[in-house]
Amino acid sequence: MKRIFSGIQPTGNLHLGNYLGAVKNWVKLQSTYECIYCIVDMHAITTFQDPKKLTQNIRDAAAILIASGININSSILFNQSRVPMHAELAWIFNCIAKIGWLNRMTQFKDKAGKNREKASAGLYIYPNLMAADILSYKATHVPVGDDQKQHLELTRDIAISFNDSYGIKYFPVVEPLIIGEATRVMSLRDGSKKMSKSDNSDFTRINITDSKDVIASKIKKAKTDSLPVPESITALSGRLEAKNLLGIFAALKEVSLEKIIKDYGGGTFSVLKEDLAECIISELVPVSSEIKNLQNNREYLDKILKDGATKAEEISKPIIKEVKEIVGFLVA
Ligand code: AQP
Repeated sequence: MKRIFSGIQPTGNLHLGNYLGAVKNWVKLQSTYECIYCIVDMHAITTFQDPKKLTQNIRDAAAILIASGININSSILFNQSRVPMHAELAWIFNCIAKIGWLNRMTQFKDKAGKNREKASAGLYIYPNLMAADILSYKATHVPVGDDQKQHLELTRDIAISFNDSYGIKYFPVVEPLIIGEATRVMSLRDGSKKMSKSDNSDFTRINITDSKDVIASKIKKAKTDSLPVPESITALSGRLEAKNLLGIFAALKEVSLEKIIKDYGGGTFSVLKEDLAECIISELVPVSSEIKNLQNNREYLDKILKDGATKAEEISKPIIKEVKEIVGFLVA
């Protein structure tokens, strides 16, 4: 059976990077896989979150996912902390993963920065919890943006190491699904930095809930260079901002990068930007208005997450029971 698991952190405004790197693909994959989608609130608190804002962000993330097309009748949608199996399996994986493996994780280095000694232990062992999220359901495929590739490698290493240590082929070795032409959407202000919720400047990103005018203005002000739009894939080399805008356009239109280059190469950035802004607006503005409707219905959102957690627990409970037996815990 092909089962998908993927998660998103409720740490603020979801942006076009989250949308193209994850959400849009999650929606498409629903027709071919059994899908479990999770709002990973336990990951969110690896850096401090204001409690009231966190609660709000969990509901907002649910609204965004449903408005974007997650079908709550065919897929499971829930918030992580409601299903205790994630934390239980994460502990077992803390005892499987090696410190050397975690030391290589670039996201920890980026997020902890120079203040490594003051970073939470949770931030350091975050990838073990991510492995537990996925393997609590024995998921086989994980759609993610390119930035999560290394964490998924670690999930694979943990699964293999668990299976080897206990001499049983129990966990599947998961396959990442990194799909489309915008697997790493970059900042609109600096083509070498990932578009991110935590960037101080709102002009670095398009939030899914941005208004038409805000989207148009952010794209108009997006950094480019003084040359015409590149005319070939090889001409993209060293032109990070141009590559980013073209990649976003291709992903939204669901065409190849070559096709967008063919249509806009050699032209001016102002024409490209105008058409791109229109394309983003026509994709995101309808989602935005549906998000507002859903946000007015808090009970509905809460019920969806609660029901989703019940369904998720039904799948993970017997798996974690088996894992405990494999490890030798007394469960009877
Ligand atoms: N810039 C991006 N381009 C493509 N995909 C991206 N994703 C995140 N940023 C980009 C993908 O979105 C999914 C959920 O990510 P997340 O919100 O859980 O975590 P994140 O990667 O930490 O996102 P941010 O925006 O960078 O958050 P902060 O600023 O809080 O650290 C994942 O599949 C991810 O690949």
